[in-house]
Amino acid sequence: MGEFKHFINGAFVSSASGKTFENRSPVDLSLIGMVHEGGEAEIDAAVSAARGALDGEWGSMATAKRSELLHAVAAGINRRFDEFLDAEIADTGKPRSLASHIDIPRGAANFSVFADAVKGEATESFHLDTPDGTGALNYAIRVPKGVIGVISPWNLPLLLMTWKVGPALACGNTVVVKPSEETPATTTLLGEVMNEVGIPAGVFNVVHGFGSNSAGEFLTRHPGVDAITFTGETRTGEAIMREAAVGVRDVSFELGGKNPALIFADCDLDKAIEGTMRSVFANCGQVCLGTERVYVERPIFDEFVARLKAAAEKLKLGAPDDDSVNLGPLISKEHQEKVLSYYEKAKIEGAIVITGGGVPDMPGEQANGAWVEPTIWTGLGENSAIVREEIFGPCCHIQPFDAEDEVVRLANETPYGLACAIWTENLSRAHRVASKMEAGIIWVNSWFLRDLRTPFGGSKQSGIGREGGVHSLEFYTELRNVCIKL
Ligand code: NAD
Ligand code: 6OD
Repeated sequence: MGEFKHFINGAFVSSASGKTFENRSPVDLSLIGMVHEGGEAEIDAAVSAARGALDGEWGSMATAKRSELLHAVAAGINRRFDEFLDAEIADTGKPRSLASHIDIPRGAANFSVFADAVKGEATESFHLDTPDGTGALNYAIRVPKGVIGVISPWNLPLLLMTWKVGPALACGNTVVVKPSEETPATTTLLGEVMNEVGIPAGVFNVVHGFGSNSAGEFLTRHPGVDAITFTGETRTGEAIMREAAVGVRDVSFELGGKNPALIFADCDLDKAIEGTMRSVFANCGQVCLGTERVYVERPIFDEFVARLKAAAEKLKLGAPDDDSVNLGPLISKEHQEKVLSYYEKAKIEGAIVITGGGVPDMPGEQANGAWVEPTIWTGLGENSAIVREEIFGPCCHIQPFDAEDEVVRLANETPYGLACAIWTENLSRAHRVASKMEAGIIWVNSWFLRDLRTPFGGSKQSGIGREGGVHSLEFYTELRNVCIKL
């Protein structure tokens, strides 16, 4: 059984309060470990350590050296790949095949990509004419923002935490991370890697705990935090923004979604079915970019529904180490309860249940776990909770449409604007519809495919700001304007 301590100023430490909480496997609710619960004292110590590191070796380190160290972090994750994999699987219950292809490799890539990106950092420079004829040179420099508070969720724990920590450190900041209370393991392990490769003490700090009135909120409230980057629910983002307003601190938010897929009759149906299966069911539907609303052009509606049902009924649920398994459990019993409450709501609202809608029979101790059936509904209207609210489970509602304008209106009729998938073989339609979608990322005949140098983020209530490539460098640095009279 593991013990997950805070990582502050390069050392693993217990909570001053002595408080801990349990970390249980969602597969069968077995106890994995005890997590130290941070409070104001730990946040204070972590922020001081992060501030101190800015004033030390890290603050004056050459970009090339920082970049080299971050490549070493990526290599350190890869060297201990199997430990990261085991830790992520234990916390989340996700299939080993998924975590070994997505979560852990991206955790390493998030360091190497930004270690390279920061070396190309550039700013503008102008020559000014002056009345005395000597002129002036006016240019901008980039400096780190300072201490960055990083608050991360549980669905892709290492991937989403390092997606913020990689660029923040590449730009010369220091960080205090508050990982999700559900998934403390890989963030803790990263502390070991930071020490192994020689990242100076205080540059990377971790405080475990909960959100409201706990380590998360204390971090956002701390006046020593210069900017906050957050991934999680929209309502949490609102709460963090209120705290960040005090002291006018900058924020970058990646929030919830209720993402549509638009399936046109001229699509390659085999590819659309395969892609929609992934976008609905990957990671048991716990992907912010996942599809929960599917709109299918009427001539292929019945065939699409029948084929998606057949594919969903072939999905195998089970424990992470079974190679034939496609889906793990949800993250927790609380989340299972939330998803099941939508399964109930769907029935009350009069949905036609195409498949699923309940709890699967699982063998032995797994019956205690947070399992739900992959579920497909049809027959609901636009005002249904199922069609409007983010569920974050392995489920979708499918609705027919007759015209392009109609489906664009339906797809955009949501307070969210994170992602969208369009399936069509008509190139003009692809461009036309993509330009009308109110979403941060629009996929055509694909899903989850993206170059990390491109802007990533959400429109409307799905986020504020963009990260990725130069967009991350912009958030994690501040520009200073220097004008030199010649
Ligand atoms: P959450 O908002 O409940 O929690 C995220 C983190 O915030 C956790 O570490 C939690 O402890 C902390 N937190 C909670 N309340 C807080 C508060 N008042 N102050 C400070 N910190 C607080 O989200 P979750 O349940 O962990 O993750 C699922 C949600 O995240 C879904 O809505 C999903 O769409 C969203 N998400 C979005 C993206 C994206 O890129 N847009 C990516 C992943 C997940
Ligand atoms: O791939 C990423 O960088 C990213 N932020 C993915 C978000 C997935 C949401 O669950």
